[in-house]
Amino acid sequence: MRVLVTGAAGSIGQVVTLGLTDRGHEVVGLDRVPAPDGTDLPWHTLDCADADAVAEVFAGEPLEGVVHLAGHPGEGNLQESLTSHTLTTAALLDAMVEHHVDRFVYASSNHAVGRTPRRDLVSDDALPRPDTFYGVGKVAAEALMQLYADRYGIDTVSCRIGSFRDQPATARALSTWLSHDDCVRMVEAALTCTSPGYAVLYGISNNTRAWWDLEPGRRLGYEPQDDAEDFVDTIPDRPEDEAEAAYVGGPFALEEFYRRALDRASD
Ligand code: 15L
Repeated sequence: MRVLVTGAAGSIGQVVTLGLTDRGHEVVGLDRVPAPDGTDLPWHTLDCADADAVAEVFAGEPLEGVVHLAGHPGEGNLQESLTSHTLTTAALLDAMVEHHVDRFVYASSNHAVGRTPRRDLVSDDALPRPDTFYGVGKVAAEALMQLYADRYGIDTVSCRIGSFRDQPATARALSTWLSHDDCVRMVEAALTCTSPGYAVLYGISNNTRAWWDLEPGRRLGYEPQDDAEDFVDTIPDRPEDEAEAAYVGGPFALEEFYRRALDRASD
């Protein structure tokens, strides 16, 4: 497939770009920064929140799908979060409608449901329950994906990613870890599965202590192979472990993340 990968210079972007290329896909990279040294791909340097610039890319590139990974990976104020996650998604979906590109794979986040108390396995029928403005931006992006699937028949898959790292580093990550290889498997399944409509999957590895249900992903062909449990002996005990296990969003649900929605000049 010929796919546009946004955020292609980022940590997930570099892994996904390489992984999809290795699996025979043709990748077009897009990021706010130029291609990292040694990258040999068609590349566009622009901000996805710039709808005109995004439209220009689609006018010049034949594409079959979009993998939207761009976005600030942490908490910001509401305006920053909506711009980084929701407006970028809107600009891409509008261009997709215009140019008949009908597959959209999104790096959403567990923080879209992060304020869900940690009890039973959380599945794809969980109601939106963000833990931060970051999570609100992801929820709003997912709502747009549902809208564009319903209105225009674009297939949109929201991957609610857990903790993407080369290996798990905390007790929480024993449940939330997504390995590099599983991340590539996840994106490829979301890109190539048959007619998902709007679908949600949880982007974690096959972790023994998983907090999120892997079945919605398996239905789309995502078969994770790694397990954080293999690293259990390397995980240190930390005083914050208990508090981070109260809600599935872990640290993002803690009081230290509470802030006003909008900054004031007096801040
Ligand atoms: C995310 O979505 C964030 O981008 C990342 O910074 C981590 O907080 C991760 O989730 C996680 O929950 O571990």
